[in-house]
Amino acid sequence: MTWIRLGQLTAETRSVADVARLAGAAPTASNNKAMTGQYSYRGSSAAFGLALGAPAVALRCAAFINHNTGLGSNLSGVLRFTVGDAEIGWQYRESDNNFLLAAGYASGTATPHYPAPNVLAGGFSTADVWRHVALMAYLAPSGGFVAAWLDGVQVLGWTGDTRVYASNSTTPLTWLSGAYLLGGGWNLSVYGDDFYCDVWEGADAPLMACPSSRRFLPAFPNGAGATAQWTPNSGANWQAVDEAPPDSETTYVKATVAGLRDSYSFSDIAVPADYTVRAVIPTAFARRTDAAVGSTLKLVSKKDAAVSQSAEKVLPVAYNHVWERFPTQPDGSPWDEAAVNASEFGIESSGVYA
Ligand SMILES: [Ca+2]
Ligand SMILES: [Ca+2]
Repeated sequence: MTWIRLGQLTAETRSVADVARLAGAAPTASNNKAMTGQYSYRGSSAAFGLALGAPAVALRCAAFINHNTGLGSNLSGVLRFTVGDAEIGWQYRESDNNFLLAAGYASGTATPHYPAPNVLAGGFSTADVWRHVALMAYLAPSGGFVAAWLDGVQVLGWTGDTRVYASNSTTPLTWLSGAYLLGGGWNLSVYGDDFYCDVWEGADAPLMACPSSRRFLPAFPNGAGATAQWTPNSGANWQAVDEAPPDSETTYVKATVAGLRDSYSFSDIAVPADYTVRAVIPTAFARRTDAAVGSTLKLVSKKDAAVSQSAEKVLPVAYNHVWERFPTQPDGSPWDEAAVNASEFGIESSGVYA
């Protein structure tokens, strides 16, 4: 069947609100380094990434990472999948410059299971280099595989019975529940950018091949749409909301009553061959001005005369992101490149304003 993009993380919104994380401190959005755009995620003690709404038998994920690490003995996370209470993890051990593949525990024990030989990590130890890392797993009693690629070259592999066991369990796990990058163990700072996760949709086995570095960056308003009912603090409405990253109180549009709509045109997208559009996700960086007043926001998708509106989104009092996943055009037909490029997206004030 086919790979479906679950999501992407590029740090360009400067927020970590859309980042799922395992136990530990959240990463920060940093402008010290960026693979793409102006921001990347600076790692912390927690692996961070995307959690699945429904478990999958196969996943692939990829990211660019850049470390300033020094020699140590720690195991540091590169990429990992969660498998119920266990995990499949690509780890880096600085003390001997080795890559390791961890896969839960040996059946019925609390002993970590490393099903593939460790391999020398070579030039990966060189600091301050952006590297493309990718991990794919297909969990099955036979014919399964887990593989990791560094800059397009496979560095770790495990094939055959790829079922994973949680600690002290003899019940095999074959369902993946999330994809994460980095995490604790790095001696000094480590950065990640342009992370994505794809979910395999189908009962057949996926092909074991290096995941593409292809990722799709956000589009920003580049002109006025059909409606401009909010009040800008300077310039045209669309010019107050077109910059990346957002400038918070410097330029903005404001609504003081419910029912006002702003819609904007966006720069065109180009969909590569072999890819299709599964959803458009308008995202606003917004806040309400009074915590005691229930001002809300709807995300809007508009093509020709047809309009889709999200449910009301509760707004924080400090700027943060609200978004809606529109899986179809407003008239219910599937998206394609032309439909996206002919559409406007925007916001509508809702809730209480007094
Ligand atoms: Ca970035
Ligand atoms: Ca602005």
